[in-house]
This record gives sequence, structure tokens and C-alpha cells, in this order.
Amino acid sequence: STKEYICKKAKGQGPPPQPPTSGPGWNDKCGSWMADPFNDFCYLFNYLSMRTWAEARADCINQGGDLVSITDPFEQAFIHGVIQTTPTGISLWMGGHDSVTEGGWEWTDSSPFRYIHWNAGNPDDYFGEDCLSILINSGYWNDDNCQNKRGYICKRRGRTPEPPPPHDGFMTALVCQNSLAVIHCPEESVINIQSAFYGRKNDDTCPHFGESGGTCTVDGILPIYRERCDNRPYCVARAHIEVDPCPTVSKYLEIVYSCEQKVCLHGLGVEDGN
Ligand SMILES: [Ca+2]
Ligand SMILES: [Ca+2]
Repeated sequence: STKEYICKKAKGQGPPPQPPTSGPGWNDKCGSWMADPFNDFCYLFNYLSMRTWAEARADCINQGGDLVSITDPFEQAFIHGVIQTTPTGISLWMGGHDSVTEGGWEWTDSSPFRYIHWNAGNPDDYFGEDCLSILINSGYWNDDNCQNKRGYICKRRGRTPEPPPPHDGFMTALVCQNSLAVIHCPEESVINIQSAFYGRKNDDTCPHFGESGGTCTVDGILPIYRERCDNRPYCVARAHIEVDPCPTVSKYLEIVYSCEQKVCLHGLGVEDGN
């Protein structure tokens, strides 16, 4: 007889969502903005629209970001590497300013102002410079007149993929030939077999006859144990096979598995429902 059953699927296991559009320079994390592969952030480089520092910042906020902050040498190297390829210009606006307290530099996006990369002799507050720009050629920083019209760099956080559903890591069950072991998972989780080996790879595992145990690999093992164990809270794994391709070698069974939150690992309708 057939019984009905309900499946539950962990978040993030479906196909990845499609990006809303595509095209050259498009990426999943940042869309049309540039992604730094070593952090979670996205950057927009405006070389051509020249704005005061305040106008530049307003434009970045309008686009869902803020003027760029640089918080470590890796981000500095990334930014400098990109702007070096720009055809023209002296410097670009960043999000640093000391307009609240003279000499008390801060980032508009609230990042801590710890890493610094000042150009020699700066900051010099020359005629009251309170806004931070980055020199295109050298990558060094300058305190600059906020009313100057410059290109600018925006920064925002990128979309990061959801972490995989939690599990307890991989475990190994070792069963010598003709013995059996019960593989089990903690409450509310089920077995998910990663790999299965039956045979002998070395002399050190399980008893064997003679000086050397020989080697043997029995093919087609994985589907058998997956059928017996996958998606169940426990199963009996017996180190035995009906048709033995190498009867003179004493073998062992090695199953690598994880315990996953209850999910229908094979999709709706495949399970027998028992
Ligand atoms: Ca200043
Ligand atoms: Ca200066």
C-alpha cells in the first residue's frame, strides 16, 4: 500500500537564483559594479563625472552605497590596481573626512579609520583641507579641498551566497569483512553517504590472512549502501557482498557519511514513503 508523506527542504539547496540581467562585466555578487574577489564588497569607479566631495557622496548613496573606505592593504592594492588603468585625472574622492574634528579622520560608512596610506607630507590641512582623495598614479592619500570637482569611487556590500545547510562534518564507519555496524545520526538528522569502499587498500586495516592482505576494490558499492542508509536516522551496514570478485582477499567496508537536517535528498516522489 502507498502512504503519503511530507518533505522538508533546507534553505539554499535549490538552484541558485538567476541574476536579474546579464551582460559584459556583470557578476552575481555585484551586478554592474566591480567585485573585489577577496572581500564581500563592490566598487563603482566614476572617472568622468566631476563632482564636489558632497555631491559625489550623494550620488554614491543614491546608488545604494557610500564613498569608498579603504580598511586594509589588500583593499588598497585592489583599488590602486583598478584606478591605475584610468586614462586621465589626478585624484578621486574617497569617503574619508576630518570635517567634524580637525585631524580626527573618519570614514562616512563608519568603518574604523585604522589603516592609512598618506602621501608624504599629508595630511597637511592646506587652507583647511577636510576631504580625502586618492592619487591615481601613486595610490597615496591626500587631504583635499572638499569643493574641488573630482571623479570618485563608491562602495557597497555585495550579495553573498547563503551558507550551506549545517551538518556535523564527515564521519567514517569502518567495518571488517562479515561484521556489521550500525551507522546512526543524532535526532532530527539523517545519514547522507559521501563515499563507500569495500575491498582492501592496505595491510593495516582489519585482520587478514598471510603476511600481506593483498588489494581488492569491489565496484558498485556506493549505490547499495546509499539505498540502505541515505535519508534514514540509522542503518545497519554489513561488510558482505553476494558475488565476491576477490574471495582470497579479506576485505573491509569504509563508509564516509555526514548527518544532515531532515531533507528529501532525492527530491519529491523518489522515496518509497515508508
Ligand atoms: Ca583638515
Ligand atoms: Ca593635502
